[in-house]
Amino acid sequence: MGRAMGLVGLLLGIVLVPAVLVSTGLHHGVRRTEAEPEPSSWELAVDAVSEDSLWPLPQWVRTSSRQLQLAPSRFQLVHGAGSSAGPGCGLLQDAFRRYYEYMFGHSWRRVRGRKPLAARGEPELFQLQVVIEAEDPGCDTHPHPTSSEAYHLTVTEPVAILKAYEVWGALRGKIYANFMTFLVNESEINDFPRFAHRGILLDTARHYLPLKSILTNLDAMAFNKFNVLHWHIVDDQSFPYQSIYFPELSDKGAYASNLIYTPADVRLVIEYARLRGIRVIPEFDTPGHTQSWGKGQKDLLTPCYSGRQPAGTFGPVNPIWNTTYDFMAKFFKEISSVFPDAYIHLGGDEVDFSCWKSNPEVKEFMKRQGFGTDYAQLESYYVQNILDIVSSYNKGQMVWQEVFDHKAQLKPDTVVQVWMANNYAHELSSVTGAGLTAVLSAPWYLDYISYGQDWKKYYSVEPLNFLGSEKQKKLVIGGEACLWGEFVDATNLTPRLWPRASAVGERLWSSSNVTNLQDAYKRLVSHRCRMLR
Ligand code: CP6
Repeated sequence: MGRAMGLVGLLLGIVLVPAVLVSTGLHHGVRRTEAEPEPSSWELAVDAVSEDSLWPLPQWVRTSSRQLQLAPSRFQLVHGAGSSAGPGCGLLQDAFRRYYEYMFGHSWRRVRGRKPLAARGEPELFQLQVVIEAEDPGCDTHPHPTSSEAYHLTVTEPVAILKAYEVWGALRGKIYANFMTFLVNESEINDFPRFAHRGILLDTARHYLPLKSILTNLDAMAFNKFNVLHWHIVDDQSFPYQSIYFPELSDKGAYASNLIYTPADVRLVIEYARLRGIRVIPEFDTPGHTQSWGKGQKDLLTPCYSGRQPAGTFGPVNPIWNTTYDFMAKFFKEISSVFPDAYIHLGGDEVDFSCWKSNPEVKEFMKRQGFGTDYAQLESYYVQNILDIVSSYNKGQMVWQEVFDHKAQLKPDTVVQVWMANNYAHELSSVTGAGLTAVLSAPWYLDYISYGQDWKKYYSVEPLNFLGSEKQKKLVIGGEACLWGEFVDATNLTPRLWPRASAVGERLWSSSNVTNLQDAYKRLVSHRCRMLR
């Protein structure tokens, strides 16, 4: 880390030029001037924090060269005058505690021979006051697809003021308290997300992930302003979700009796995420990817045939029996009440038709329904039944792109997740052209590794670079970085995802004109060090 840049935590000190107006696209033209103090006058050496360290870059930043000092014994995070939130707001109280710890909890390295802070000339910053402007601050609510994450932060002597409409914006702004350590430049930030849906997919079925890994990842997500945990909780390989109505699913389908998520575990993940402004969207993927379901729920999967005989193997969920839908209705009723988010992800990807094709009863059903030999129609028939069930519980739905491709009738608020790498721009055109909402994942499969700095590839994606009207572009609500779990467990999850996922985080939060790779590299290096701390 550069010595000259690397000293002292500077909040918004992107530049040490007096009152430089930095609108994000122009930011990388501005450089430090000769006016900066000599390193010998600095007291604390904090290699990791440079003034070029904001990540993701805010929509609008202004910094001044005037520096304020912070004393851990005197500095406070408090509710500001006129805020609709007060000490009764558990979410903010918890955030105050967390951010004070981030700011001062680290054992910063002292450099011998530097003056103690008290002997320095800088004016002091005493407080960060948080002001929530909405009548209902939202302290006891869950974040929602349309929650406001905007905030406005001013740092001037003697108090910094963080204004936000709802608590979610205050959480986003407070991330920058991380950048305030012992010295901070007077500054102002006006910020809001470019996209409303900024997600990370974790897969807890290929390998079980201990609770601690999930929570650590939620912290990393918060540092990068991600707001959706897409929890791909079960799949072919295992069923770790402990169901209240159907405990046999995990009794028989989990890798082991202790490798499960109990109702208390699930509540903990949801609450830990909520306190960081992160939604938890569970995915219960059907009718494919369901081998593990079959272990604890008899007669749910389709028996595959070899010739006239059952082969003893099983395929996707059996779409032709009423018992299937009775089970799913009860199961998704539970899921709808366990997970508070407005959306449930219903999967629908990669359905292998070969087992359905082999089964004589399924063939007969196809004939009766007039589907001919088009098994995509059978898939759509199944999916539409599930969609109707889940809508009846007042939940919105996310689905993988095949559900759209195979022409299921979808409600206009269905979110289609585009994941296939080939021609994803065309898929975005089609999905939004049909008036549906899209989330992009195709360019962001972070389980896939290759030599070198592949973050640049993730960073350089422009999600709206497809043919379509302005109206269509508005239907792309964001994206998700996916970490499929075939080759990921607790030992490699964090280094596999971070800081590579940070590239996706900035793409989804910051302005579309924030594209300079050299500038991003410098900030990302600092951001990584900050995350390590
Ligand atoms: N698991 C599930 C997977 C994948 C999908 N669904 C997947 C497919 C191809 C690639 C990466 C991941 N592992 N349930 C597809 C959405 Cl390249």
